[in-house]
Amino acid sequence: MKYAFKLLVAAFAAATSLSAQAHAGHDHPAHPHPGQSSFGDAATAAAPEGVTVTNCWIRALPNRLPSAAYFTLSNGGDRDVVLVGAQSKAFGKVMLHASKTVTGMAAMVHTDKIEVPASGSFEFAPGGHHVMLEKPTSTLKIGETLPITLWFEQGRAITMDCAIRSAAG
Ligand SMILES: [Cu+2]
Repeated sequence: MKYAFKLLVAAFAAATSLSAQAHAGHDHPAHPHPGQSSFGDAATAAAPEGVTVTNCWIRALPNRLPSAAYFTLSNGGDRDVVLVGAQSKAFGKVMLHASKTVTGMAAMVHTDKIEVPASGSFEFAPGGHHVMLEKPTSTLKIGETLPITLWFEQGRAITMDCAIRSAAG
């Protein structure tokens, strides 16, 4: 029993470090993500009841390096909600990410869903969860805003304007 557990742990560690490595280059075609087209039409999707997003900002990095968006997700409703993805017409690739330390090194891992309990909130912040923004369709301009849509279970969506700030914040 103990041996089997150790094996499991080893397998998990290997898988985690593999995905972390693949992630370092931010280009992993062998690892398919749910395509943005799998979401519905953000313009007509209703917001999940009682859910609001505040203080969204994008940390812009120079030279077309991947940028990240941060915000606070508040669930004032009486049901748990589950965030399942994000999209933006301003970026070719948008993903939910978490930052983790894998064998002593900072790494980012893809996150499929984030649950926000009723009357709860969830913080997307530097060093933690973020929306990864890759392949910008135009140069990011500090001070301007870009829309990002958050997708929740049951086809619900919230589109927010996010202020572009410099890497220093
Ligand atoms: Cu990331």
